[in-house]
Amino acid sequence: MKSRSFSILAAVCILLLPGACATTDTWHSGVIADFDTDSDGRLSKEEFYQGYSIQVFRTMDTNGDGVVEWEEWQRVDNRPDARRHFESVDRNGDGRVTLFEYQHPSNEMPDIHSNFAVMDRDQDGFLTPAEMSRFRGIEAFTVHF
Ligand SMILES: [Ca+2]
Ligand SMILES: [Ca+2]
Ligand SMILES: [Ca+2]
Repeated sequence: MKSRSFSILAAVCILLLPGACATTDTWHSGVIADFDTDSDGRLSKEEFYQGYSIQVFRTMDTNGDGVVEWEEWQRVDNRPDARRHFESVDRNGDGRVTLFEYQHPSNEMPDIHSNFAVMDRDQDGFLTPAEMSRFRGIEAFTVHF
């Protein structure tokens, strides 16, 4: 199957770590604080996926109205078939991508899973601050779906 992808590296970096994209030493603690919904100090794969996709979605939703319209989408997806990507994610075809549509399981984001596996060094299914601190964050924020 052909992989469709676009990169939103810069935008997410800014969102996660305002004003400090050049320094990656502290970004991981911010990510854990933002994504750790059960507050156990580590990230499950589900928390990572949820947090990650929400951050990406909010980054694309530049006017903050809770939906991503084509105008917003094309700012981060400049590939030739961007329109087709948009329409495939906009499942009900109303021209607006909701978070629910964006997180739909059919929008596979293999990068999230492979990045999680790489970051989870002891393979216990959770990311600890120590594991996050070893990770420099570049690959995690290239989204493929
Ligand atoms: Ca919007
Ligand atoms: Ca829609
Ligand atoms: Ca782990």
